[in-house]
Amino acid sequence: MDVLRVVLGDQLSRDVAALQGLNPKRDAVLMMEVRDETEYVPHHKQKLVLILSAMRHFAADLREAGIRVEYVNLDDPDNTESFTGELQRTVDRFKPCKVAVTEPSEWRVQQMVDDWKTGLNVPVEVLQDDRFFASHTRFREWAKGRKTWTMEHFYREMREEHDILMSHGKPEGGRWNFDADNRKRLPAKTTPPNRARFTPDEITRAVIEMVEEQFAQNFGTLEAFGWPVTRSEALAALDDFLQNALPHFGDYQDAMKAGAPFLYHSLIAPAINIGLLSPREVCVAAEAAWRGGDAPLNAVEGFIRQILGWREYVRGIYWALMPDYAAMNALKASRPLPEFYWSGVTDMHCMHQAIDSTRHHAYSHHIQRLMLTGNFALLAGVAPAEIEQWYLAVYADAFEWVELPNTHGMILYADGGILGSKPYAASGNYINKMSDYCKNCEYDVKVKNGKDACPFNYLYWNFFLKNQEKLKNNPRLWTAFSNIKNMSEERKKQIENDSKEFMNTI
Ligand code: FAD
Ligand code: DLZ
Ligand code: SF4
Repeated sequence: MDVLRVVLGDQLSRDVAALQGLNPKRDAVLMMEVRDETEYVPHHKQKLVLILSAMRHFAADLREAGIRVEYVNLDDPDNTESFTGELQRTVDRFKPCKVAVTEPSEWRVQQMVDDWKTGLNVPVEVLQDDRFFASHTRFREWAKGRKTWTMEHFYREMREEHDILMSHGKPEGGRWNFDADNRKRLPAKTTPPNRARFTPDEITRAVIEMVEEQFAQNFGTLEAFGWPVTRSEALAALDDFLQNALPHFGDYQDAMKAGAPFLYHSLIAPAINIGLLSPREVCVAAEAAWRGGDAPLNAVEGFIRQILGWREYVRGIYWALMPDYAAMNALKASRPLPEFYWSGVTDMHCMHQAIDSTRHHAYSHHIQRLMLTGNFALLAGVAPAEIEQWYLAVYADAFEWVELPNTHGMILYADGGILGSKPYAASGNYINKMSDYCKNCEYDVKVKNGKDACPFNYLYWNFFLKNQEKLKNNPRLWTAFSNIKNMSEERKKQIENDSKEFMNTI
């Protein structure tokens, strides 16, 4: 054997670096299902099914194309349970001249790959993952010498560099950002479109059976599993989004509605993150929809910014600052994660909706993650590691390189402001403005204190009172702190007592 080409579970792209230049007559591909990966967090059952089924489909496609695949099943009696063990076993058996692997997406796995370079008796070539717009080096170059790492600045450079939504060196429509036209509340009578979901085939059904049996205690249900597990299903999911949801993506990007888990979101993060779709083709397709008159610019720019901007930017932050980034805890938050994040049992209707969708679909949309489960964790002072483990476990799209900066930086402000210039704290008023949740809640969003009051109302002020010393000089929080200045001692006491009492009940 010439080259043993390793493909990890989130590298399922036919043109991934480790597969480039493959010689079917002399090379082989190694894919490994291992317990180290299936158990490093208690993954949602749907996430396990998605990844294992997509891996098995990918291996089958490679074989069909005449490529030799060494595939290790989770139940293989000789499985050593780790990437390193399985690679060593394969190298010992086939004695390849070289091992080629695409750089892993997560720091944890990168440590293993670094050890391979010295620990295996064979040369190991680690190749850059060119599926992203910005390499690690490109992000570091951009970040070098800047006082603040502002996403919007990075995004504009990416737009220019990759010629996306540009016209003669200027942004299409004369503006870089159309957010001012976005973020509407969903009108009560508007029904979001039905979305493409994919019926499990024989391979997926076998994985479902295995997961139900071997991961019975894991979070989540499998009845509604409908994620794309092949390249052709992923393309169909993208097509469904472009036709049915993209035109309203911008308008209702921040909206929330009871019983509507998907709204106008793309649902493609799981497919992009495991390699079934490329971020580039997705941006190109969205731009083409605008150029063809099928979607307005505010929607298309808003969507492209999430992928070309946010997705690349959080990856850059992760790789520039790991492993120290994960250990930061600027607000010294220390509370354990409330049990209802796993059970969904809570009288807060908004939180129940977000957790219920998470349980049944391994999905909740961005604004639910940010302004509900994230906002609550921030206000309640949940320890970063506790809530990060939850986010990493429960979403079909969860990988640490994207989850960690969003949780640690965007919602918790645990990085002290590297990623966001202020914490995304919000009271019940915001949730009521953007959703229809409050009308069916046990709590009253209009009441500020006491047992009937919406908990987000007093927890919001309690958060600023508790973190006053750390946050009061932030110019973006001027309004909050000038309110606190004028607050009576009695009201402050009330806020503290209500918060304490509420937190004691959960
Ligand atoms: P859409 O709303 O349709 O957005 C389009 C695409 O843009 C997404 O598919 C995704 O690829 C990208 N995107 C959007 N927002 C972000 C963002 N903030 N960071 C990076 N990419 C973004 N996304 C993940 O892919 N994996 C995660 O583990 C993850 N964890 C998150 C944790 C928290 C606390 C928060 C606030 C956000 C997290 N996100 C994560 C970002 C975002 O919520 C998801 O990408 C999105 O909800 C996925 O659904 P969608 O495909 O329908 O996205
Ligand atoms: C998330 C995941 C799971 C649950 N299982 C596997 C697996 O058995 N084999 C595999 O190759 N990949 C798996 N993955 C995805 C890996 O965790 C992912 O490839 C790494 O996080 C990359 O850094
Ligand atoms: Fe959520 Fe408060 Fe509204 Fe209830 S009243 S749904 S807890 S924001």
